[in-house]
Amino acid sequence: MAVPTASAETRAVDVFLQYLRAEGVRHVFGIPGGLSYPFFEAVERAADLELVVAKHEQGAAFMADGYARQSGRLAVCAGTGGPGSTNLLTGVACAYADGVPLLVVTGQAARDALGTGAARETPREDIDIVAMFAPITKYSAMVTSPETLSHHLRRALRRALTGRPGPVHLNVPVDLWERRLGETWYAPRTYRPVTHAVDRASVAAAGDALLDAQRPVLLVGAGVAIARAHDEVRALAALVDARVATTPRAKGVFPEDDPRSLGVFGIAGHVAARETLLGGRVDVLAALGASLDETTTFDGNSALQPARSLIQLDIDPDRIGRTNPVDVALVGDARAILGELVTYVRHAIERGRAPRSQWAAEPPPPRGDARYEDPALRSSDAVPLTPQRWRAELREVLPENAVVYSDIGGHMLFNLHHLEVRAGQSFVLNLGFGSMGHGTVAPIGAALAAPDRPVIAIVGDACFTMNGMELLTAAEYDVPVIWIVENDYMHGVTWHGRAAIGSCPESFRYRRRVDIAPLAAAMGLPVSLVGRPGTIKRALAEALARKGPSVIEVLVDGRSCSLAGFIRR
Ligand SMILES: Cc1ncc(C[n+]2csc(CCOP(=O)(O)OP(=O)(O)O)c2C)c(N)n1
Repeated sequence: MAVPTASAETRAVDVFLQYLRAEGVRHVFGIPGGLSYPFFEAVERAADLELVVAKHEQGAAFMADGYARQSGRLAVCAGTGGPGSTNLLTGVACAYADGVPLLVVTGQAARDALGTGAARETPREDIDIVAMFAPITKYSAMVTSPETLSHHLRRALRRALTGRPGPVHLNVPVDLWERRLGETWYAPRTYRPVTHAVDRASVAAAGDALLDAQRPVLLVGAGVAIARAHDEVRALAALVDARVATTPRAKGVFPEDDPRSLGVFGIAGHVAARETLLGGRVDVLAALGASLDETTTFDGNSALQPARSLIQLDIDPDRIGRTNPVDVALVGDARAILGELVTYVRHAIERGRAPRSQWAAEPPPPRGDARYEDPALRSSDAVPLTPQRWRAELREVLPENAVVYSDIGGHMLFNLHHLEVRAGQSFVLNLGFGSMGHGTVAPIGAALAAPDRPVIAIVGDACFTMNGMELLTAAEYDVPVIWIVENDYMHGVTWHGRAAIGSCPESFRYRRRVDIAPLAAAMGLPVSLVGRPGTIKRALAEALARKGPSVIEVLVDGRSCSLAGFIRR
């Protein structure tokens, strides 16, 4: 890439954008305002960058998050000073919890006005915006001079994209962007090392344990998805004949139609995974990119401890051994380490060492309806629909390369349990921070990052009403997300949670029904209503054929099926 020569005409913002381009950035998500105007104007003028103006800054952060998750690259969101910055916080926290690389740019009052009571200023002495972002980013700083802008930016990019990825935040006083700079631009390889250290002794210990295991199980976590190590996991499972479960957040990272798949282990998981992992017969368990947190382990369940060896791989040493003591720790990038592990095991087998897995002598994990709780509800003809029924039907029409997003709520539990994510498809949810609205809005970013893949969001009615105004953004920019809004006219998960402990407060039900289809139609999206068995297939086929944003509202009887069994097992 050509290095732009510094000239007396180069502005700070031009250098800034050049760094972003070199990191592969093509979209900036945000809402312009007076304290960040020069930044947004420069983005808008740049022919090779698209400014996506959201309806709420939280939406901009969610979209950037979806873009980064899908592309595996840095994504950028930005807001003006004051509330334009604080509105970003929840979205940035989601990215931080799930290890998603974002650059967050916020506006600030001009340096000579800072601290004087300038409109929407947020200096250190007052509403300290840098401090607010600090605990939810890997770097949060105010840039105090044009000369140090590139220094802060390189440092921020290095942190966002090195080790466990995550968001970084730069707060920039408005007068600084247009200042002239006489400085050189540096290519990413000069400030952002891409090195993958692999500890060979630990790889050998893990390989030996897996080769000698009689009942090896791999528990695949979201770290495998971040590292794009799907193929390495499949190769390892085949070589040592391991059975494979995923954490809820990694659903589908190992294909659920693979004969070795046990499905999801953890909240709303599958019987086969639960009985295998907690059944006391697993001798070697390899937790790969899985931090073994509450949604996976049910409070650090000691029954998860395998008889002989717990192997844990994570890029962040702080996540190793948090809940369960490990025998072999593999610290580093999942793809690099699993690549080495596969090579080690393959060479050992080529040299005559036979894997000792006994799984082949046992019945395979259940398939079809036998995999699920309440299988009868998957074929129920009830009207309103059961949440199980329409999901069972969806399986037949879900495109083979679909990206499925879930939001947070009871529908998430049904998505985790009753959808099957097959090879080529992917499933995404922000279970780390668990914010409602993420699964409604992040798919807009995902669809921009992957125009060749159908992106489908399965969300609840309350998630939709919380952040659904961003459908206007999708309509404006013609982003082809299909929203399936499951309407039970209440905060279903909360209602069921309370019902499980014996009280059903009516406050979780709406005083007034909210119909989603007319809302979406008013936003300019084509809509369809699904209320009967057998109708989701056609609705989805029509939505896919439109190749633009659209909404399918599915009416379900939320109270008829208890979610309590999903929440704790
Ligand atoms: C921002 C935020 N507020 C509150 C919650 C707590 N919460 C989790 S799910 C939920 C209700 C979701 O309702 P809905 O979208 O209708 O889905 P359902 O449970 O009915 O399927 C609430 C209030 C949350 N996770 N995030």
